[in-house]
Amino acid sequence: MTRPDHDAMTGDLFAGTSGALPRYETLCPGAMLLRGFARPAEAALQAAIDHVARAAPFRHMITPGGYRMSVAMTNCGTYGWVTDRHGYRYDTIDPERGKPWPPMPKVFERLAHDAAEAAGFPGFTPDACLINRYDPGARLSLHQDKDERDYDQPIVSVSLGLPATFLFGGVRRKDRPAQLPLTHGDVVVWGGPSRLRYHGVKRLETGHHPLLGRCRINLTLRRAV
Ligand code: MD6
Ligand code: FE
Repeated sequence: MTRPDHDAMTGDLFAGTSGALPRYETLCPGAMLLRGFARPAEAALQAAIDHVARAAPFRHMITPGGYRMSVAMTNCGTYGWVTDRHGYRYDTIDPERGKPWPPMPKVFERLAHDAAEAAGFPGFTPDACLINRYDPGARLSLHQDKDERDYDQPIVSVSLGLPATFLFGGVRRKDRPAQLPLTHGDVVVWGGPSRLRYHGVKRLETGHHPLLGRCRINLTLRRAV
């Protein structure tokens, strides 16, 4: 069945995907979950991730406290988020390779822009994309994203591959986090009064995803500078 009215309303991004309509939900003021928003672009996203990771391979960074992160990370765009014994920062140079990060793929930029707009943040132009790879057993402890210059800029977070439980807390570390299941193609846009909420990801369960195999990939697109 074709759905000309739906395709016309949502534009070419969703043309021909009549079985997977996006569903939007406000999590709390400033935070929106766009279920399935990235699915129409899944093949282009996967190709772009592979392209970035061939140039700047995934690696397990070290926290300032000396722990090896269970999540493997790489970056693309002008700025990349890095952690080592000296602390967290954004850097134009990949410390592993001594070279700039690969450029931001157009499909990342466009997805981030369109998702931010759908969530009420028009004109978002990311200059940094952190790519997180979770293999079974990997987790991310509760943290705030506060290494960026302008907290008025939202963050766009794209989940691909295996499902995960996202922990979505308050602005104080002790606020008990809500548990939010995120699946392939879900996009969370995070800004305004939610920008400094604590959040994390529970230990990834083993599984197999038809497109990405035995892992979850998360893209977090930011305006770092
Ligand atoms: C993840 N995400 O989902 C990790 N940060 O794998 C984040 O740390 C994150 O999803 C800020 C805003 C949205 C996020
Ligand atoms: Fe974060």
